[in-house]
Amino acid sequence: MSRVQSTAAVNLVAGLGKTGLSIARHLKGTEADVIFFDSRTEPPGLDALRGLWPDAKLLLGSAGLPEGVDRVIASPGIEEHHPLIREARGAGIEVVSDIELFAAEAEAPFVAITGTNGKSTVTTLVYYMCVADGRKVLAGGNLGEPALDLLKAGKPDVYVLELSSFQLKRTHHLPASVSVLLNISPDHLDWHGSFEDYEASKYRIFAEAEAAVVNRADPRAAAAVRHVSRVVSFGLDEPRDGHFGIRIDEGRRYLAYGETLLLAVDEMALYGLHNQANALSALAAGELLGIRHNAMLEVLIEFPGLSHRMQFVARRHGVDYVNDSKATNVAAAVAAVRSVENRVVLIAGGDGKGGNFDEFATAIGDKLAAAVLIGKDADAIAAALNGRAPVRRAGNMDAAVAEASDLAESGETVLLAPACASLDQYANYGARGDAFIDAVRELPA
Ligand code: UMA
Ligand code: ADP
Repeated sequence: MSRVQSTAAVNLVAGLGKTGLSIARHLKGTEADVIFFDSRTEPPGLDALRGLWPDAKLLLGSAGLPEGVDRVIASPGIEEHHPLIREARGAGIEVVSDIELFAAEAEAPFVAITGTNGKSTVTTLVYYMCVADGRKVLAGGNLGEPALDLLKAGKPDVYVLELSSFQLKRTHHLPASVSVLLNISPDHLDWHGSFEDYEASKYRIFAEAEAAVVNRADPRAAAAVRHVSRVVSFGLDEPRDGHFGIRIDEGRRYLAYGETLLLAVDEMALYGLHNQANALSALAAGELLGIRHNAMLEVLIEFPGLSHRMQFVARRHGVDYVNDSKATNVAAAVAAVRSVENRVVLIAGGDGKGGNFDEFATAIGDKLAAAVLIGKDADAIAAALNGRAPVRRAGNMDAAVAEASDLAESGETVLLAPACASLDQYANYGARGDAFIDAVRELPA
């Protein structure tokens, strides 16, 4: 069935970034009739596409839907309200993601992981847990390597995929061996148009799942997995038999499986309450995959986390500098601020994507010594923080770090947790985090 789908009469591949190129590599050599579109006149993948497919039909800049298109295979960066997507939907033309093609062709079982925050961390944990258990495993999707490229790397025992709401919105068949939903809070509202659409996209991950991992703090999860026969839950409360949670024994906090204490949280390399939740969800996914507990615990003892997530940069004059540039929405930045024991001088701001900064200010106000604001939505955050903490503005990261170091007193932490996307000032969150690290390293010792 899948191969018939891949060669549907006329495909419009929308977007020529990493995903668009992976779709091109996937369709090249099939009989599919393909038109490539990108709203940019010089999209990043253009040269590579010309190398791969010299006579590819191209449509660049603003364009309407060409006649005769049967299916749009859309890159995640193209929003639902993009005219071309609206036109396709209006005409009843199928709009699918690269993940739809992956799921139709994958010959090994796959784990699908989504959530507003923690996806990359959990995907990487599950990947290392599989490795520690001696399995052949490939990981990708929103994590970085497009899912379709994984199909070219030889058949593994299992794939581990990080999936975004953008990808899930356009994925209709996803028979995952294990589907994981970590958490849901408002994000990407500009892309989806409403929280309801964002939330519905996330819950799609369970539609055809063979087994599911759910967060006990999510009141809607139980209903969303009623049709799934094997469900393991995780949460920061005490777990029932067969589920994962936290138990306190003689004053020490442990990751626990039912009544069994697995690992003291102070033995984990990852830091913060939110990472305890991430570890528990990875254990639950590993349990459903049949991975040995010892192999999983070894990973939790050793894995220090990914770059730009609560990354310790330096201590200067008694002040810690921590880079959490990946906190690109309100919930992530709240988790970051709350996971620091010290009072915080926060560097925040950027493109707020419609996030609720009043909620942000209420959730972190008591932890803030001060805030330094950057980027497009600095004014909105300043208005929300009004009266809760001293606020300064900075035009760039060097200035922000200089202001923060001026404000911070010994025993406090300067934390970059922007609660916003970086794209108004940087190529991506990594470039923003690197700018922070460079600026901190320039501070006088
Ligand atoms: N764009 C245009 N016009 C177009 C097509 C894209 O302007 O016609 C813009 C988009 O608005 C976006 C950028 O180009 O700003 C990239 O979009 P894309 O869909 O071409 O992106 P890819 O290079 O294919 O990368 C995508 C994911 N990007 C997005 O979802 C925006 C990558 O996730 C993912 O790693 C990659 O596929 C492989 O699967 C990045 C991301 O930011 C890390 N994801 C979001 C997040 O994690 O919050 C969901
Ligand atoms: P994602 O891939 O979903 O963006 P990451 O693992 O990259 O998730 O983490 C991104 C940021 O989200 C982290 O830097 C941290 O601020 C925050 N975060 C991570 N895990 C959680 C969680 N379980 N709950 C809330 N916030 C989290």
